[in-house]
Amino acid sequence: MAVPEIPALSVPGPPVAVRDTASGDLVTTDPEGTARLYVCGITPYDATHLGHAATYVGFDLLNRAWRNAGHDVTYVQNVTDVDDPLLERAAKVDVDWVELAERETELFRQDMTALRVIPPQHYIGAVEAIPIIIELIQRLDSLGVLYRVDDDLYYSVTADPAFGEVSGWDRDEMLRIFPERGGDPDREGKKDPLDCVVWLGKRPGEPSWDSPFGPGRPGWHIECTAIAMTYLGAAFDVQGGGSDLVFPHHEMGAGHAQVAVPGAKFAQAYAHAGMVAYDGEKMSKSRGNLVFVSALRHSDVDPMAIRLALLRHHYRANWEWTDDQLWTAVDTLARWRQALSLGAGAPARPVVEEILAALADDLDAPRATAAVDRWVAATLGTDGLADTSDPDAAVTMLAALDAALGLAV
Ligand code: 5CA
Ligand code: ZN
Repeated sequence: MAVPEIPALSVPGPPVAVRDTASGDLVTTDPEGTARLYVCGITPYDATHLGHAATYVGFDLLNRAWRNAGHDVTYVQNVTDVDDPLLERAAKVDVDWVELAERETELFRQDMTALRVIPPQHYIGAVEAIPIIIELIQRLDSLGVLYRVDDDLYYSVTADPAFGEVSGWDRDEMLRIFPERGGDPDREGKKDPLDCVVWLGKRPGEPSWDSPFGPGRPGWHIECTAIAMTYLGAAFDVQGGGSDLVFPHHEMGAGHAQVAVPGAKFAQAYAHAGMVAYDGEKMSKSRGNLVFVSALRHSDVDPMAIRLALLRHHYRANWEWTDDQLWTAVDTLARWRQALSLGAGAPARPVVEEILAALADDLDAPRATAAVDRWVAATLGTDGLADTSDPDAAVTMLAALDAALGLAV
């Protein structure tokens, strides 16, 4: 993925806090030099929709806030390039699953580039990660926390004393949601209905890889754990993803890691983006109520307008996309550009400070963009006399919009 140029700001950003799902607290991240971020990547069986885009733009704000606070950032993301939904879609449309995954992953990268999302340094597919996944399974196996059901290998959730602490859910809620998100509570032979698969024995007609546990393919949760542990270490700063990943995905992932390396807390904070809906329901590939980033781009919509429309919502909020939000963002960008073309404008430094403070406070993009609106109104004189007292205002604002909000205006 192309890395966008990120201007250095003369105003330093404050330390960055995010809301931690596990504790419910606003946690000030405390990276030792390099901040380490893992965000769960796509399952590439369809194009990037605005829900995905909102989640990745949300965590891009964290990446940028850390950089503006003076940290280097190591950002890791997976691609779930072998999994049930991908194989099912490939079979349904009669395309080779590898080809489908490669095509959709490439489209995702182009969408992210257009939206100026800073790419991860390590972008790792499940398939290429199979050797490190097998290693982690072997480690768990040597600790006696795995067992076999037919050809499949399961992980005992009770092995981690902290099981349940990521989501904070009780067992009833876990049992209710588990089957909706890939779990199989009713499988005969399981010790606990919530136990999850780490290695799936070979199924007829499905791809498989050799392993010490027999031919098969990795389970979903262990995929992300192995990739995060390999590229970030057993403990890192923030694990991110949409709120649909809180349970079981992030709960199980943390369990695997904390059992493999006792005493380490997997992520210091778990941050979750809200769900974007469309036509009254969560935008999802399985429901098909989608607005694709690539479709908007191909109809000549300015990607910066898409990004601005997403930034008008707090990353943790659940919200519904409507097309008028895009047209509003197009108009707003035009006004911003008009103000920025003047060169001089209302004093910019306090606005930059406000933008950085808002983003350091749980990535509050709506507050940051509202500060820009006020600067634009003061500069254009919409609410009275035009203020052009800062001769360098546009240059200062352009750098901050780009560095902090990822908006190349
Ligand atoms: N491959 C797994 C994660 S390891 C996966 O969930 N893939 S995905 O393609 O289904 O979703 C990719 C990311 O977008 C995840 O972080 C997911 O939580 C997020 N996401 C999916 N649907 C929405 C939505 N409607 N609104 C916001 N975020 C969403
Ligand atoms: Zn994941």
